Amino acid sequence: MFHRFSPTRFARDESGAITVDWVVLTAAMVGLGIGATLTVSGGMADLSQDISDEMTTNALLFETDFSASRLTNGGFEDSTRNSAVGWGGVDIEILAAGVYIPGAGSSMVAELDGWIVGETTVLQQGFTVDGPTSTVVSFTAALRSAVAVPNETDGLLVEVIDRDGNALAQMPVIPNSRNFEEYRMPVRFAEAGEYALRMTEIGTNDTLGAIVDDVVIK
Ligand SMILES: [Ca+2]
Ligand SMILES: [Ca+2]
Repeated sequence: MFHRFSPTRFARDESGAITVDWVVLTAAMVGLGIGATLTVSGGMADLSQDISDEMTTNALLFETDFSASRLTNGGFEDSTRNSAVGWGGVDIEILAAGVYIPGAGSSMVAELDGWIVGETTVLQQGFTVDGPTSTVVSFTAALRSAVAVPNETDGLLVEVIDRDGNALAQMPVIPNSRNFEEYRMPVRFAEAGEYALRMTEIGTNDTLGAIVDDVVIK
């Protein structure tokens, strides 16, 4: 509809005002968006640096840095077929990885379902903490070829316990891979003292289970 120009109607016409509103609101939204992006990206940068630092520190420990570990013989290289220096426990079985998984190589590993049917395998090692601290237990685990996948039961319970046997941290691990995968469990110690890492077999007690290597506590 065409209206002849009328100063009165022009004064009442709000369509121009809506355009102005839209421009102002859009500008404000863009401004808010930029502000949010800057805030979030700043936070993301901080966080990714933290993650990067953490991964750099712990990746070294994972691979080779047993000297910085609180545990002895975390790689099980100093072992016989039923004992491992530094470790105690029940029905211990230590053999080369390749015995359990063809092609897995000669690194010695512990199987958390040892030689004897019906024995629950336990591997345990004590260590000292000299004050309140937070740290990480790290290790690798795989499933031996003789256990079919998908595996929903065979694995191990990893715990850090105090002198009274109370668990400070617990993590069940049910591996499903023939490749060693990395696992980590954070643990916080409220005070100095004697503690132990304990790994206990879980699942079908048939001598065939999960295998573990490169156990490190920072
Ligand atoms: Ca090893
Ligand atoms: Ca088993």
